[in-house]
Amino acid sequence: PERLNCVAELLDRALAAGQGGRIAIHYAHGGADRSWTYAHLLEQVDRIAHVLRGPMGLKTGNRVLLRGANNPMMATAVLAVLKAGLVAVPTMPLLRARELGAIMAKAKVDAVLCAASLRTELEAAEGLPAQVVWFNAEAADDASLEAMMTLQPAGFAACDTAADDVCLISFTSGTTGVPKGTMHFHRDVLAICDCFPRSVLRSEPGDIFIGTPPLAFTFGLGGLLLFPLRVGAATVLLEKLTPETLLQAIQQYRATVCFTAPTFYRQMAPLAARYDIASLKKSVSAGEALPLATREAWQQATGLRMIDGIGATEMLHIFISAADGDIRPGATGKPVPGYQACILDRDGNPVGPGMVGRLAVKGPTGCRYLADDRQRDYVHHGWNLTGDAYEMDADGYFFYRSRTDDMIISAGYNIAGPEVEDALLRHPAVAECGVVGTPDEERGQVVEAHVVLKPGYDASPQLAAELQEFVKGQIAPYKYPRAIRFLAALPRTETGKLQRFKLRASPSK
Ligand code: 3UK
Repeated sequence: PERLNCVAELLDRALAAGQGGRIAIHYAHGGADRSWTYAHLLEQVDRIAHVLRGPMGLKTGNRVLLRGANNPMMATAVLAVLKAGLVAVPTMPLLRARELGAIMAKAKVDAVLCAASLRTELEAAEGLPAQVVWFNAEAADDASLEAMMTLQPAGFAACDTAADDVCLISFTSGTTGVPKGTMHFHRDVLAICDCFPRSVLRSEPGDIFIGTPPLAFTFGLGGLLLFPLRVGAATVLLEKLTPETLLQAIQQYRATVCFTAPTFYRQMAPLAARYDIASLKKSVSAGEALPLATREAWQQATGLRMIDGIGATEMLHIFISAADGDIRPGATGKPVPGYQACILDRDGNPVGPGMVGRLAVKGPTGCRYLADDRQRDYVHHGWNLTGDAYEMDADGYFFYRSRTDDMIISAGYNIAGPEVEDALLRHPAVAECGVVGTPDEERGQVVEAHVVLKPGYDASPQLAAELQEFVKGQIAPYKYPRAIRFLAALPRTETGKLQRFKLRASPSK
């Protein structure tokens, strides 16, 4: 349809279908389990929508910055902004004042809804709009969002928006440091709900979704809010999860679908036996390449075949993946039904099977950068270049190699860091690792591994030499890391991505 409000489709429709009494959100408050039904969620969404259009005086198309961890009020605020015909600009909870100032200026925000716990950093940012309303405050406050909500009526008719009106501006997590804004339409929100969760996950009303990605990251927004709402399922929204508490929560809430990053699965695997997580049916890994060693560790610990999926903020959600009956180890999978993908050479011509090239994708969602010249370089005739080096096999499975900019070229050989990382992860001493190329006069670049050891192992030249020999026994010897550095932790973004540029920039030994 030409006119479409995505929240009307997601929520009002669920109520009209008689789902008002079902649980929409599970959460924890003061150590106790709480939940909201669909009817309660809709009522809260409507009250916030009234606050936005009434006392806050916002008009269709105005942009609202949203800040909050994964909890019911944050979820409700996002849905209310969309339902009120405004544009949501969710931001990652850990962002600092300078980054927030840059985002507010770039996205030209008209108002802010912010969790009280994130107040200090927001107030230190430049260019704060006049309208800032706080929620989730510890103490009662007449100016809080909750206080304003109680003065508003319950029903709100969704604002009449076009299917291709922008409803969401999402910023990339910036593995290279500079966040870029991407714009998404009302129809895009529904499109992602009808692609990956339907064809790959085959989600059902009885599902209980759980996981770590923030709602401010489109991986989390889709997986922990939009997908469950689309099928009338429940979501578990929890803050500050660790591998241990996530396992505990899967057990406690009988979760059936888990969304998190590869490193979390790797850390959960050795602990899984301590919990009863038999309810879990699907474990989705995204955000970073899934090392085969991690897939195997998780499968051995739980019996579950992991579902790897590559998504991007530009594309809103996952566009290449494989259902658990169709997994080819080492491959991300095939284009999710609705999407097309191909591999291009430097000049933009398709390359054949077995050749590494630049991944291009096209589908119902796609790239519109905000005030950014990436549009010209990364979008061609509706195809999006993701910045990833990929390879396709003769059967059409797509294999991730590295970020295009991260391919290591050493003495004429192309070496993909993640392949060396996968080899290192198989060694019993290695907890985590990141492999990058560093400048070298003779070879152009050399392979350098940054290694975090498991408890009980100590860094030593002997161990470094042992790791080098170990890698040579796993993959072609020319790929072995000529330099090994031991670190206490790897630099990661809030979305769990390794910041390779920081490893490359770190002072040399
Ligand atoms: C990398 C992967 C290999 C890849 C995202 C699911 O990660 C998401 O979005 P971002 O914009 O980053 C996109 C880039 O991350 N990547 C993501 N998943 C994989 N690389 N295997 C994977 N499975 O470089 C991609 O270009 O932060 C993930 C859903 C929504 C998302 N926004």
